[in-house]
Amino acid sequence: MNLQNNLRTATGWEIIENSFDPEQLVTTGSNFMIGNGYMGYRGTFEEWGAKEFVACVVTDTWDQAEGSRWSELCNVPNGLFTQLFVDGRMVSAFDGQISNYFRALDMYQGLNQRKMTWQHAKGGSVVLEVEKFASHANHHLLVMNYCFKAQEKGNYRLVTGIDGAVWSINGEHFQSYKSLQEHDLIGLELHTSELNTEIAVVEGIALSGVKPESSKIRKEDKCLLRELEFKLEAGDEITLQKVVSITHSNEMENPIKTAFAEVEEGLKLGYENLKEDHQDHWKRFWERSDIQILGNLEAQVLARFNIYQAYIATPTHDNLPIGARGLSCQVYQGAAFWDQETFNLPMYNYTHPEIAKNLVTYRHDTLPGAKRKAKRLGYYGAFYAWTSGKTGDELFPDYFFSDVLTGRRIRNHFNCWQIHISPDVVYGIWSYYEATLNWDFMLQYGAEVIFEVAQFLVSRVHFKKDKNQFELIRLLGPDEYHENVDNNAYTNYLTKYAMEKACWVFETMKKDDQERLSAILEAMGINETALANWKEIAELIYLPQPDSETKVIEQFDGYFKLEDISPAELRKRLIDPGEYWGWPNGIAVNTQVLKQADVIQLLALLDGFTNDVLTANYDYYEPRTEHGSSLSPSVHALVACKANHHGEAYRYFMESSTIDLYNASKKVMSGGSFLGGIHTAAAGGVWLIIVKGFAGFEVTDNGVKFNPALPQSWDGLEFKLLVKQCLLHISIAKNSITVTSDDDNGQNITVTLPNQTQALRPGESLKG
Ligand code: IFM
Repeated sequence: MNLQNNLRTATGWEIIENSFDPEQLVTTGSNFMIGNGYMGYRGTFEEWGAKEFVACVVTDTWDQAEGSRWSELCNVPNGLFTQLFVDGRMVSAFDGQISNYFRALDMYQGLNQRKMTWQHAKGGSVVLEVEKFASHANHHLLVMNYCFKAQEKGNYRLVTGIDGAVWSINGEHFQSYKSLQEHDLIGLELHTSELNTEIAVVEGIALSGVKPESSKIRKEDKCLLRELEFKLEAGDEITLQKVVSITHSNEMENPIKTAFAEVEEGLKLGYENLKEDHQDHWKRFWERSDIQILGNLEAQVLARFNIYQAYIATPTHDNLPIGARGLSCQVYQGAAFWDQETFNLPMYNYTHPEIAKNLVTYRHDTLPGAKRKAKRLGYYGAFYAWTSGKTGDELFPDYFFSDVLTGRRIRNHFNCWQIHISPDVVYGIWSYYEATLNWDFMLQYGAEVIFEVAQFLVSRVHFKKDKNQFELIRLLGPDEYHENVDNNAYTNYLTKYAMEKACWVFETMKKDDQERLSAILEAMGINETALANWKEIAELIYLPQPDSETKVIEQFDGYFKLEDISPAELRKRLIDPGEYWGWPNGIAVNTQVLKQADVIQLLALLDGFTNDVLTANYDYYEPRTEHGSSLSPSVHALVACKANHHGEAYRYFMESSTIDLYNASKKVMSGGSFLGGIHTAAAGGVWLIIVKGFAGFEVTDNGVKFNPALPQSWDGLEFKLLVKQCLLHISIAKNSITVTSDDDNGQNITVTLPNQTQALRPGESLKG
């Protein structure tokens, strides 16, 4: 089936490109990428370099390049670098005639493949076939099988090794490059400039086919390369297999030694065995995580593409953050935003709770950073970083955007006024607990985070005596075009939510585990009187209510008084298309035009709003939203589902799921900053739309509930969920739904469908 953007799919498990478009280098590099949450390797060609945005971004390597404005992950030397020359001419998609071209991403197996026949007018022709993967069996390994067949007699030269002349968006990260060789293996040992992190990239090869006439290793600037010369006849074939290990000192004691040992071991195992272990892993992943969409192959491939991208961005091997652009590039510093809890965590809560646990534990590990931030800004408790790396200290710079008209820097207050990040972390922890009932986690980690956030909020609210209410002033909500606002609805409601959860956890621990409760309070330097403050705030925090006539909730104090204009009309006021629309002088500041869902985000996250409130707010805010953020469409789809706007829900599903694959995000540059790469939150949002939106899945006190509304163009929908330790198989057809409790479940689970509720025993089904 043909898809947009020069793509097609055969089975819904792959994306295939049948012609090469040099204009799409940045997009295809992201879309065809491979990765394993430890590293992201862009889907570029082996012969390319920095100019074509080749990158291998490795998590947990945060460092600030000299002269750079912020710390980011390192893009490490490219160990898969390989160029082939025929009689001196490089086999390249840019020079020569390409036929039988095929580039694919096989999402079922996590493989990137390329085939093509290359012919040059001045002579030379080869058939090339390449396959590579970022191993899920050993996350340090990149593995490649590079095979070429001579079509004509000639002199062939392979240049392969480690290309250290890598691209970095904010300057050079490495202060030293040391070349090493052990037997037939070559390696680069690097040290970062700021933190002196040691990074090792070691490469080894296995050759089969015609023997090379000569072979040598040469060092060239930052590269360490092998040169192999062959004299070939038409029909001769050479296969080059490469195993690369990438290690660093933030993970282990002796990275270079480990990398050499792993490559040696990998070469012994051989390509096919390494691939088999990797495939097994993917098979197990999809076994639990696949969503089958029947009757619509395009929607099917979009769903899988987004799940694939969300997964390869997730560092499943450790408690580390999911970056807002995953590991597809260095944009947004490889760091977690609120995206992690609100967009990416839900999928793991209900499919792979062990991964979800890593993510929520990460927020516990980074409590010290969040406390430092609160203290620095004059508060107490935990004020989580807007942009959070390894330590949880704030990575977001004071100046992110600039005024493209004057070149002057803009002081954005994402890092100090966007306080909703802290209650969002509570939302994440609570949603993990609700899905898994893992009370041990709560006792060990979750409670402390929730209490520290509650304490932060105590220090952040203002009590208005005349109104007998708590208010939150000087905020920045999800809609980032309006900074310095008071009583942002999203933030105030989430504050109440966090306070209520803190009270519940406190009171439950008081009954069940007084000892642990006392230990946490003592370590925090507070006592049981804190509970009274939390209760008072939960009760008296001001919540902007739906207007009695229109039912619309005001986004923040005074919002309705701002100029009412559509995003399209407002856009005409731009002097330069790259202008930033927000604070302090952007075109949206004095208008009701929103960057991204704000009240809609609130309605998507929290339950309890009536249908007329859902509909009224959707109808009011949707036309005023510019969707300047990739987070916005999925949230609109979710609320459109809740409000029974089925056509709208599908339109936004398509928008969210195609942001990367069809290159539908026009926001590559904003306010002078490059924002490209994979939109990881939007990818997570696709799972949310399908499961929570179209299937209408909700957790209830004693089980689960489904209220499906299958998109018209789909014949069916099938997926699995793990809820409260019970595995459920969900199958939705045009006018029915069947929920089956897995045979191996250890207990009953109550399932509510539109017209009935039943406690399902293991192996039982309920059809509605
Ligand atoms: O967290 C988001 C924010 O809501 C909008 N700008 C981009 C951030 C990272 O995705």
